[in-house]
Amino acid sequence: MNHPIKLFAVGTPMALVERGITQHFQVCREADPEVRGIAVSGGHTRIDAAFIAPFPKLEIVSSFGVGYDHIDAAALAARGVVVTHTPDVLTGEVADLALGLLIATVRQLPQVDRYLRAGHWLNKPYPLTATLRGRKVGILGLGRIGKAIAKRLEACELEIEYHGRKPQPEVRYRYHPTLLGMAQSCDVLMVVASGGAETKHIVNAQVLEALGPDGILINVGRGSVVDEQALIAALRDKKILSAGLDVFEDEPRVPAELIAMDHVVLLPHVGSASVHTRNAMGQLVVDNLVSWFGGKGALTPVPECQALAARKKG
Ligand code: 8YV
Repeated sequence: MNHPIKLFAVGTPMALVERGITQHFQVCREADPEVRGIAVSGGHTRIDAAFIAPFPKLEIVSSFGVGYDHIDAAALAARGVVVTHTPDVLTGEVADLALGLLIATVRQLPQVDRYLRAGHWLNKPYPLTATLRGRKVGILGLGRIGKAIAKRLEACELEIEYHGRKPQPEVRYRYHPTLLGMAQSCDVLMVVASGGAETKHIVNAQVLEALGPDGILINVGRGSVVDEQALIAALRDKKILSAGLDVFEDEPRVPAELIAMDHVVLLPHVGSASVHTRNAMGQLVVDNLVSWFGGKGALTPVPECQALAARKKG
């Protein structure tokens, strides 16, 4: 069936999204001036004013994932284009992963597993590890996911502090106006912050050193937030104890220096990567488009496009 609305697909959509968009739209793989919507499936293509210039009739960009640092939402909003993302449906999943990664890093779970498989247990027990007990966790970026992580950390009886653009009066954790101040106060730095110019490399050599020799860095936000070369140096020089990383600066490329380090835990950006959660995210990509073109507005616009999404509603 020939659908009247043309949609441009960027990246390779997951099966559920592919099915959803072909069911409701005429999906184009080449730039077409009649395109009114774009579905974005990965974070590798930069979607900015230049990218959307060939699409004069564009109304909406529906992006897969909660982070949208690859999209210049302000520029698109200025052109009247609504950008949507997939918040909420992945919050618990990413928070679970963050807690798991923290425990895996402190208690060296992947290393212990490797030890057993290599047959070393037959000779002697695995050496004693560091502990989570008594640690203070500083959360960088106390948004939806940061709060869900905090809830899980509370269950682990850990003290929690946070740093972000501004204090949140309804939150009872201690707020640090500076990241450095928080790093000095804590021995776990949990990075949940989103990417973009504002957060690029804010976790630098000084911040890492402030965490101290027992310090642990966990990053489930964006790789760009951490100065990866400074991190490699801090780990090599034992300025911090270890790191658990789900995100990297140049994915899917991971620096050889990190791969060679046995005392870090490295994951291939799997925070939201369960069938359940990825399907929910994919469904939201489709639902945003269907709702928009059904005249019901965008369901989950990014903050920059909130006013635009509401204005066109109904
Ligand atoms: C996404 C993520 O799956 O939602 C995000 O921001 O980092 C992941 O959960 C990924 O970005 C999709 O490309």
